[in-house]
Amino acid sequence: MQYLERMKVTRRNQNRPVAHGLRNLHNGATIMQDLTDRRGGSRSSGFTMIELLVAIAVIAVLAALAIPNLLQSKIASNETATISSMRTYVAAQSMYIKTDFDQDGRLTYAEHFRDLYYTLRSGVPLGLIDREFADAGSADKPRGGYFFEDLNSFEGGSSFDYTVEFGLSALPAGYRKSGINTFVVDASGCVFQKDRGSNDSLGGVYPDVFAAGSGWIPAPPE
Ligand SMILES: [Ca+2]
Repeated sequence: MQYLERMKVTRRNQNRPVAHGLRNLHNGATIMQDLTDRRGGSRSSGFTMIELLVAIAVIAVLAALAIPNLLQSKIASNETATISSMRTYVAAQSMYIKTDFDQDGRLTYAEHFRDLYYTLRSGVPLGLIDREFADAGSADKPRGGYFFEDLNSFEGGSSFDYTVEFGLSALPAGYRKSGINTFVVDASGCVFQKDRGSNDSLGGVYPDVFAAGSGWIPAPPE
């Protein structure tokens, strides 16, 4: 009798871990399901919104830091390219004066800088400067953030003798947006620069360059 009782108890105990395990297994699955549900649920609402807002805030901060730097480096590269164009122009003029293109018996500089490209030799454009540069001046459109103008265009063309002299100016198309300095160059080959503020008139610029205390300084070398 006691033996039988013991057998029953043993069997009950043997069954218990199995049943217990199954119950745990079932609970585990339920817990996992709960976790999945909860995570899935929150991902489609609050948590994703917070992530988005944080991402937007981070991007806004980075943009606020980067945009002024981008603008500054854009201005710096425009100015460097413009100074280089002014020097190219001087080199082109010094080539141009070696040939009497219009066969009038006089060696002269090109009166307009577009002539440095468009003057024909044997029916072919000279191309002493590139066409885009030549077009920029005549079409009154900026190139690399700068308007280029012949000296005679803004000085009335009366006070200079272009058989011995030439000049070119470059004015920022957008002050503090595409450039800061105004540049001028003449036959001396020295490019001068000055921050003239938002003044977009070139009147009186050239005589001002060599006036004492006018604030014009030589542009940095390449
Ligand atoms: Ca000539």
